[in-house]
Amino acid sequence: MRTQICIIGGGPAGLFLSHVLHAAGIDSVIVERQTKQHVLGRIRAGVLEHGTVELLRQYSLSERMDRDGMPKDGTRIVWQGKDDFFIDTMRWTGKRMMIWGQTQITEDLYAARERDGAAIVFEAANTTLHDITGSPSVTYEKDGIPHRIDCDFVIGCDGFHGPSRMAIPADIRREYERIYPFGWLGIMVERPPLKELVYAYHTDGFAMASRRNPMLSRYYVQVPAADKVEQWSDDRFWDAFLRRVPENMAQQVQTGPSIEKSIAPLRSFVSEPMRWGKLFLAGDAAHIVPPTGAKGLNLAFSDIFYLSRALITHYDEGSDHYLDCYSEMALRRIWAAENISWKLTKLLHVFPDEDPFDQKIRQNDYDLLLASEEVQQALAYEYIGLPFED
Ligand code: FAS
Ligand code: PHB
Repeated sequence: MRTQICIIGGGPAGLFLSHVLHAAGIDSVIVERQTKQHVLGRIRAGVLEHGTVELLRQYSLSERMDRDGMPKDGTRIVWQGKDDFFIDTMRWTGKRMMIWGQTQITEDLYAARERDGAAIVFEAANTTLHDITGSPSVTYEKDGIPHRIDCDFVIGCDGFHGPSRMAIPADIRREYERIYPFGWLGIMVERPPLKELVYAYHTDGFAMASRRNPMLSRYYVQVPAADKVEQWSDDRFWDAFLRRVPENMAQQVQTGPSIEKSIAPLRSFVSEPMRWGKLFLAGDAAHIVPPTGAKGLNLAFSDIFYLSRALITHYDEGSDHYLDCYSEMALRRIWAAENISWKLTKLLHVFPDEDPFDQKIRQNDYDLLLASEEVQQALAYEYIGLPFED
């Protein structure tokens, strides 16, 4: 088979790229290792930056989001049982976040791709990249039968564990990593959520309240990295969560049985460069952020904004300007997201090896936030997501 763009990975990054390219008349084939149901079964991100919301509207993927999503002026921080700070993105940037789940976005993307008759190969095994600095191709097996796709470019949207990043020679790849000594235990509950998105710092550890819709809530607590889900009954979860938020907020929480429970490890990771020959990386294939800043999914969309513009300019205008600066341009926004995600993770989590000096610094970071409008404005500017570069 021959196509213009072979996309490895049918997650939000790969699907959105295929969608944008289709709108520009550019052919692509998506090769996905799992089934569609498996991809849709993942419970991941839930908060969108202003820039991502605008992209979904621009590409007609916003009907359900604008009907069922929840715009947010910002996020509340509660500190050691006291409720006293709001990251007010609306006040400081004039922009809102949107609470709208990755699952719903991926459903809408699959529906749009199917409407357009997109070529998506599911359950592809042994996906391998070939000759990515010459005449690129991708091979895979489907039902035991080998297949090959010849293409102009290969796009690695295959997440952290996919083969694409590894196709870049080790002596070229520069990897930057921070692994955190804790994870997020998350549950989904069929109960009305709290009115606000809440991040809680407590000496017991971080906690968070979010939502998916008026009858579906999402809650998280910080747990040691070695913990297993089996160690956390619902009762133990609720006991830990309610202790970490202020009394008045705990009374508003409508607890209930979890319908989903999972632990997400926390990691900061960036792999540079994001291009090698005719191979381009996008999304989690090139970078991971701890979810504290709600940046993971938003960075995937930001990469696709830059990469789709570059590919469209290549085919429409014969110019490789944006292709040649894709990696460096995308990485500028990625490092900004890594930075704010790391800062919020440091501010709001308890580190097992922290000492009294660290604790004093954390408290001072927070006091500065309360005291200084300049610091509040800077945090809101980073949290809402940096503007896209022209
Ligand atoms: P994805 O991982 O979503 O998609 C990659 C696709 O490639 C997958 O479908 C995979 O099956 C496929 N693939 C892999 N190897 C392949 C191969 N060899 N051949 C073919 N296909 C292959 N972000 C937030 O902002 N907030 C959150 O709360 C949050 N929670 C998260 C929880 C977890 C457990 C994880 C892992 C991530 C979370 N994220 C969160 C980040 C998340 O939203 C990612 O940023 C987002 O899924 C990135 O999308 P993609 O780059 O498309 O990668
Ligand atoms: C979520 O809704 O799952 C969510 C929201 C914000 C975050 C992380 C997760 O920072």
